[in-house]
Amino acid sequence: MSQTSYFIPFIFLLILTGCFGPSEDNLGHNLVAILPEDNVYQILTKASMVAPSERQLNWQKYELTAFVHFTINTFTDKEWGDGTEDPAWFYPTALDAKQWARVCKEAGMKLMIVTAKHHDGFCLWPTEQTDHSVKSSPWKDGQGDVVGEAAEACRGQGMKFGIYLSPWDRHEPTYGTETYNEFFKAQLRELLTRYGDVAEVWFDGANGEGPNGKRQVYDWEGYFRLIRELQPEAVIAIMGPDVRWVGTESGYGRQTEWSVVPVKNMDQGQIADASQKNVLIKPEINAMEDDLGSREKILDATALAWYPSEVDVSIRPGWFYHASQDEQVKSPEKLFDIYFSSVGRNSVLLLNIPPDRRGLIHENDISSLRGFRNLLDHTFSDNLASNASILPDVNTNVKRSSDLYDNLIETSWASKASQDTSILELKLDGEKTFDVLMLQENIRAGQRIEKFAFDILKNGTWETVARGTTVGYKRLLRLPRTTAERVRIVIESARMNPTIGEVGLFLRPPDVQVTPPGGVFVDSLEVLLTSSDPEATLYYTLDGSIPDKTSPRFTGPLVLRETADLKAVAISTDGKKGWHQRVYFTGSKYGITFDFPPSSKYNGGGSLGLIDGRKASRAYDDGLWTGFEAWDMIATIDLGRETAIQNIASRFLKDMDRWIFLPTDVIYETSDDGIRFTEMEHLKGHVPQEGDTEIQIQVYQASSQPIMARYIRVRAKNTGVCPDWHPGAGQKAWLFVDEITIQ
Ligand code: FUL
Repeated sequence: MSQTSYFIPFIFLLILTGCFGPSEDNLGHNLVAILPEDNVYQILTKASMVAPSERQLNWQKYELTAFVHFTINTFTDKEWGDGTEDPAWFYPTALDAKQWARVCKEAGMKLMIVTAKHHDGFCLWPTEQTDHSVKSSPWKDGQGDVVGEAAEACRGQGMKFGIYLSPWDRHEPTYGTETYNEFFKAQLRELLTRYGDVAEVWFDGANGEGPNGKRQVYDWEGYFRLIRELQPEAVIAIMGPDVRWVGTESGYGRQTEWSVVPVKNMDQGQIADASQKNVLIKPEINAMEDDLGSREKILDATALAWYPSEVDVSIRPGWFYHASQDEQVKSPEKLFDIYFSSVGRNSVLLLNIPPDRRGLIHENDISSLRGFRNLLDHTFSDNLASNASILPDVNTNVKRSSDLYDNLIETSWASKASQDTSILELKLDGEKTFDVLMLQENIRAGQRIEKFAFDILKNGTWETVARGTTVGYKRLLRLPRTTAERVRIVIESARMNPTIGEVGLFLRPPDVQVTPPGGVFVDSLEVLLTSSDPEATLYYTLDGSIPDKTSPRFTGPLVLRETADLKAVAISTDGKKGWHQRVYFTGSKYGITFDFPPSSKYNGGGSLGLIDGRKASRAYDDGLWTGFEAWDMIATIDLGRETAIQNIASRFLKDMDRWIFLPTDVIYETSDDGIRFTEMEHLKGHVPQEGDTEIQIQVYQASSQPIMARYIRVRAKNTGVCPDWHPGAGQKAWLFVDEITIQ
């Protein structure tokens, strides 16, 4: 495609968007209609020019943002309150929102969103719309305002501030009627006028009302208009039109993440109408679909919208603080991995850091965040592509080589080639060793790259070291450790002339891999330590202390014979120290076998996880639960020799909102030979009740006079299918177990 033909679709698009009348989003291209007569080429051209609004672009550049879940749930130890909680229970002893903002800022967060009201309806600010708020709590004698303190603290740190206001309200009596919309808008008005600038408003889609529950017809358009009127810079997320939910709460976004998605709930008329009247509509998408924006998806759309992804995940298993999860704070490496899989996959990361009952971020969370920041700083402070020069190519519009590493996506390299291959070749400032590639498109012009390869020149031939699909605002790829002076990015497929705003090459601090990565063993186990940096020296400890240069040096396989809390670290020849890896190994006296295999997703860290001495928490996804989908659990434990048994207990989880039911029966049996079993006790389980949303751990225990046996069999019967009244009626029910104890 020639230089001039590049502009034809652009002019065409301007006319097209122009005919929609004045658009409130001043960049004007974040919603584009597809006309029935548009051919494939025209649709792709339009898709390539859908661009973020100014507020969407500003938000995208935050990269790292923080969520703060704090409310009465913190004091009731629940994830969801039911609205009947007494405000008197809200009593933080040392609340310090300045500490929240400081911790977030130090971790590199640019914005902090606070749960002004969660599903239970308790308000963290003294709202005039209800008494169900801090006003009625003993904290600061009813004079406190958590939202106010948090907004102030953000300002003090030069951070942006955002609010989470749950549309679902289990306390407010008007919920389910038209009056509630007025109540909700009045609450919004307070929040958007009392606390200075608000950069993000987060509307949760969750609603746990059962089939007979209240139904609220939300006045979304009214809410959106009010926000635009009072805080025009704020993005409206999740149930809003500006930012979409990535589709999982795991922290891991898609490998292929399009910010341009097809809109199916608007036809041309509605779009034109929407643009003229400044109506704001949330594009209807299925956020959980694997493919949201491929060519295939956009070809049958009536419109295309810029609707970028946000990855929300908690630093702990729960969204709210639970003391029982103090040891389950995500490690610095896990957060670093999440960073690559969120920010590095064209998303903004919204990391939840829930304050504890004191009203402070817990020490364990702070230490993890510091480690995370340390990894980010050690990796990204030195861009090894700086001072590289672009090698001339007839197909590219080169401005200055430095445009590629000036931290501005807007100054960019652009290819003259359209949907054909284009190549950006760089000569680095000498030979460099790196293991991270960063690419950024100039998304102000749209998101265009569909597929790329990264090559290095080795002994005169090009060798591909990594491949990727979408780039968007930012793409990070971890590479094997690579040394090169000449590198190139081969854009194999793009929607229109691709652009690259920034290129980065970085080297991570040396990591340590532990093989096997923890778990339970019977008798003994060989453990290996390796590092991405072959020249690094590895140090370890087995007693839980932090390893350094004075700790034992790893020289060959470690043989473990008992439970160990292994910590290992790699130190490079130039003294760069990675963050230590911590891995638990539990020496088990017993072996265990199952008649039906547990789920591969919820496998409790391996079959021995059920008898490793570590008990799962109330969070179904804490990695310790072993789940059985529709199947019973039939586990046979070999004690190794005949043993006197008096007590056997097993713990099960009930979280019916997540389709996890307690067993209907638990049967304990003993045997001498592992073939013929005798029943020790048959316990009747649980009959699920409609409306029971409580998350609960139930222990089923059998006690008797000492019985001599070598084998124990535990049979727990799964409900099988979800009951009639349940949203999953007729579909497979889950049984979650951890842990089995024998005395
Ligand atoms: C969900 C809510 O139900 C959780 O409690 C939490 O607030 C999370 C961020 O969104 O939908």
